[in-house]
Amino acid sequence: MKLLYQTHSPFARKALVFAHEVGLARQIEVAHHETSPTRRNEQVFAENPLGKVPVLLRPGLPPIFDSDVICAYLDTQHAGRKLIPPEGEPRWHALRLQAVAQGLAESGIAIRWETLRRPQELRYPPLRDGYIEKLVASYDWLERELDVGAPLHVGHVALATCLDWLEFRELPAFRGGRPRLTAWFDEFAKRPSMRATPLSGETHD
Ligand SMILES: N[C@@H](CCC(=O)N[C@@H](CS)C(=O)NCC(=O)O)C(=O)O
Repeated sequence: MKLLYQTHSPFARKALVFAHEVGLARQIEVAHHETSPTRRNEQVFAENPLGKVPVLLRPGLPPIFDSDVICAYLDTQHAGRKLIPPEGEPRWHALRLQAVAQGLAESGIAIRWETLRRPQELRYPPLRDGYIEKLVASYDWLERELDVGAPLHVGHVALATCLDWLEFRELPAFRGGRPRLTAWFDEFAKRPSMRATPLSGETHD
């Protein structure tokens, strides 16, 4: 399999960390692609009409996107414990955490548009502030709700890769006053899957 990837994408890294955690990373060739809604990448558009990474290419089968779907697919391709719990409250708990992590990363990207990426005269500070509120409220929610003792699941992978990216991009910090979340993240960041997939590089718009 081949993963259309980006070394500075929280979503792409989530898919790759997931692959490491379920023991499939060695079966995946990683290909870096720069993407931006203002700079079309033809190779990515050829596989995903949204022009975004990650995309998983499978021999003889249609491409799979986005990161949620890639993780769900990879979870069907290994014989170990499933990282997406198959049923009951654990399933909804894991998927809900994944949803919060996805929203955090999307909010972080939106903040970057309103602070760096959009030309200065087109930035809209109230929108930036609205997205910052979402980050802060989610950090506080995570400090209360994160299932720090639960067995590893997809929500943990999504959250750790997203928090690392938020720090990498120097977006509003999650650490201050949130000792549970901070301790959990610092421990997760030591995992081989995280160490094998460091963030690097700049977005090109
Ligand atoms: N919901 C998607 C989001 C993917 C996404 O936004 N990827 C970014 C890189 S961080 C991208 O390729 N953006 C290009 C664009 O928006 O055109 C997922 O989870 O995979």
